[in-house]
Amino acid sequence: MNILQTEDTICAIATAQGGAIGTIRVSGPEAITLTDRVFKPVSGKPLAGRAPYTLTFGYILTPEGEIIDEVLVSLFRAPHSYTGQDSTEISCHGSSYILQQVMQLLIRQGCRAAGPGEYTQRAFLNGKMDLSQAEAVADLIASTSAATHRMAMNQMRGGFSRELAVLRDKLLHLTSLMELELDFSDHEELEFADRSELEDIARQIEQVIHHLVDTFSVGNALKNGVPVAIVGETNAGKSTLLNALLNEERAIVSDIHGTTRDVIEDTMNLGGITFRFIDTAGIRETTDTIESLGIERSFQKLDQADIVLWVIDATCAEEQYRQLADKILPRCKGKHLVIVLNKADLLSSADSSADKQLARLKAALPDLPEDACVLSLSAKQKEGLSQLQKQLVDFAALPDLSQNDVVVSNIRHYEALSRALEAIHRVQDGLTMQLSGDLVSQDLRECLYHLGEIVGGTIETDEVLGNIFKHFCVGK
Ligand SMILES: Nc1nc2c(ncn2[C@@H]2O[C@H](COP(=O)(O)OP(=O)(O)O)[C@@H](O)[C@H]2O)c(=O)[nH]1
Ligand SMILES: [Mg+2]
Repeated sequence: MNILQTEDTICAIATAQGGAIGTIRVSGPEAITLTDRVFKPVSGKPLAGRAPYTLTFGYILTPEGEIIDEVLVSLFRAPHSYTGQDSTEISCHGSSYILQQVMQLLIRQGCRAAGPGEYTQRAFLNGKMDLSQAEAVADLIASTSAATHRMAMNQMRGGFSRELAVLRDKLLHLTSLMELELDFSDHEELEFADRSELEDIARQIEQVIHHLVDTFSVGNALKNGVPVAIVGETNAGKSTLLNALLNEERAIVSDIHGTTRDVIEDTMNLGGITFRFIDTAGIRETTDTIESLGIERSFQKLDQADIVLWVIDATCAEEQYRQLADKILPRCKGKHLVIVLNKADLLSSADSSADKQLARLKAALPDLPEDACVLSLSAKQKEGLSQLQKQLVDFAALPDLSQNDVVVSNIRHYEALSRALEAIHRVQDGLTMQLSGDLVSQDLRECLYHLGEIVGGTIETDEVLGNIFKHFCVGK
């Protein structure tokens, strides 16, 4: 299917199964004509002769004249509809048999069954909304909490788009000042224009983009759960801890070293906050290719996490985790770190006292960050878990969002913003280093390009759009 095709007429069931009412949406140049062919209004007056924004009561009939259902049809005319095209919505009784029959009748008349997100895609292509707003529609449908609802609603209503538009204006202003400078520099008698004003504007732009990039950690935590990476040596009990936290046998536990080779993740709600627990392959020297790929991914997941649970087998010699500390601790900067001394059940009661364990750990790891939290527990016996859970909730305290806060929660937007940030940093460097105007302008254009990617409209290919809309539900 050509993703950019909007000239045919599509139909889809837009409601979830099992409700009292089921709605079929029809959109496209022939939406009204094709609906009229399966619909017999009680009044006798076809939809084609009716005003938009009206409801018409009637029957859906087979060509043989059998009544499939009594329905209400709403009518929208281009461009004043969700998709910007002529559209109808047929509200039937919510039987999936009825809905399938109506769909088949429409398809027999020449409609095409819509793909995921095709209505929203048409709305985007017809200029009803920009790409970030279209993506917010999917987020809104998927929203499960006040926070995710607010983020999606704000984005859908254009809060983010407006912020980007202001940035774009500033960037264009800066570009025009740069061009002015270029024009002047042709005249040899003129000095280089004073660049302090340019630097000032670039700094303002940098601050806004920087702020937006920073909001992603909150946005992502709210949407996908606060990422908690469980890392450590093989056999320390990481998978056992994951299972204990999730309260289900999610990951395979075994005393064979290197059992977990891939990343396993799942979410769990604690104290009203969704956490995304990520069990990783144990970190050790290995010659096994697949295992070392797994270990590489462990480090990736550690880097992406907000909270790191470093699981240590408390019965092991210090020597073992001292080596690991060099690999783990430098990567935990700016993150919350919990050191889990696991297998407390195997320690003698003398050894297992919290003070003693802490002293032992501090002696082994002198460069342990001050704010790291150390907990002793038994993942296998599920002892000491509640303390860990409480600590997680404390670490994860998320801000309350207001309706007007722009929070980036979409990874595509985050990546585009990060590239825009790199570009504006190059602009700033170029200005301070007195680089020539055309070099700086190039980075300015790149910054604009990446911001433009977020709202879309000029640059996206079928592939980009296909990727975005395939995650939508059919009928939206
Ligand atoms: N006694 C005891 N054994 C544990 C504990 N946690 C894990 N184990 C055992 O240690 C072995 C390795 O556990 P696993 O969760 O697969 O470790 P991973 O390699 O870090 O994922 C298994 O035999 C577990 O049953 C614990 O708290 N106490
Ligand atoms: Mg494991």
